[in-house]
Amino acid sequence: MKDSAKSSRRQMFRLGAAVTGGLLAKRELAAQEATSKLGIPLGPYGERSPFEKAIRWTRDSKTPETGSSFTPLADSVGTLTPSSLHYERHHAGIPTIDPVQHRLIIHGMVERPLSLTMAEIRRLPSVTRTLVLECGGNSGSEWAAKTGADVQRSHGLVSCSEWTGVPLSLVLQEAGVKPGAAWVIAEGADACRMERSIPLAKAMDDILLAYGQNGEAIRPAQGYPLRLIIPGWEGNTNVKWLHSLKLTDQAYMARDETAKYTDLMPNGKARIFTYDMEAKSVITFPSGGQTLPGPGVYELTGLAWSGHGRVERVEITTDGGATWTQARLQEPRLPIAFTRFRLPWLFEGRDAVIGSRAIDETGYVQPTREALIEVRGVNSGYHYNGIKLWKVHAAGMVTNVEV
Ligand SMILES: Nc1nc2c(c(=O)[nH]1)N[C@H]1C(S)=C(S)[C@@H](COP(=O)(O)O)O[C@H]1N2
Ligand SMILES: [Mo]
Repeated sequence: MKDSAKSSRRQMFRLGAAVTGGLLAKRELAAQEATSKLGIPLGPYGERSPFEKAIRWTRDSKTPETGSSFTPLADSVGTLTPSSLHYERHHAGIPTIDPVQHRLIIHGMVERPLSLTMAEIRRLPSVTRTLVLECGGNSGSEWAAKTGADVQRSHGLVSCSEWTGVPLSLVLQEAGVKPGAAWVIAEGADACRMERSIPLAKAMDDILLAYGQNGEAIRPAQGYPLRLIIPGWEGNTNVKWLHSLKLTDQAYMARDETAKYTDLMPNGKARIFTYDMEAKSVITFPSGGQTLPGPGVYELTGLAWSGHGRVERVEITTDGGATWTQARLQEPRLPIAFTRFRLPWLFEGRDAVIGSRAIDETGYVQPTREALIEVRGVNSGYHYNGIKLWKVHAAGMVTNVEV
């Protein structure tokens, strides 16, 4: 047996010892059976147990239509986000769209302008992919060192769903892209008509016109009945309530690609069209706001993802970054999807600073906060992917590390 296998066996034994306190007495089992009675009747659409309390946290806003709600990452298990807990980001509220009335128009520099109904779109050959969606502003507060109190607030603008839709390239081929066209301007049907410019090369590559999420129609908050899903790109480009695609020879320089979603660098110049979301990870247990009941063996766990493909490795520190140990990764590791990592850890009842770093299939290593700031400065609120450290206090409380 390899050394690592032996030591993880030993760890498992200790974990076993930790749960013996919970062994069921025969007496209790009998009592439970005696009280069992007929349950409630079945229903047409599922609900979770009333004992489950995980909810999205919503940042206070004077205009609640322009808000964000955050996925409770600490309460999530596995790698998929239930649609009911997918983060939300709206600039002008959630429009109510009748799918029978809805049209997707494809116009501009095309041979055959199209107006497609949802029924026509659903008849086209479809694909299904499990993909992360992350707001470019996720963990933006970490730039300012005033770090979020818990993992939901610091990292909750990211979720992972199974999306179903039609390859955008198929519809563009059908419309016939004219020579000279280089951009696709996507526009939403919400009140702000949110727009983004997408280079034609990406549009012909892997973008989806998505109508399905986790096995059913996309939720209204996620863009019902149709949205763009752009693998690996910042959430903002994934235009919801999609109703227009215009082929042009130039970018539009829309609000959300000029005034917003640009990265102001230390030299005063702004990076623009920074679509890619780079490798990132965060420990979700133990994480800020939680308390460990006492010393003993715990399973550290969290989520890693990369806009550039598969997560190759996740390393964990429990000594503030001095040493790193490789975590176990949940298979299958899908490209641009949540990858769950796990590592047994002995909490000795002494202060410890824990953190994770993801390495993706391109060899890219998630940077420390310091290394990131060295290059990008602190003027930008977007594209923060620095290593997140949590402090586990001797008494068991978990908080942020004051940087
Ligand atoms: N039409 C439209 N599309 C939109 C938005 C919007 O407000 N209107 N918000 C964008 C932003 S900033 C993000 S991060 C994602 C959020 O998608 P979600 O609400 O499904 O999580 O959608 C993007 N697409
Ligand atoms: Mo966003």
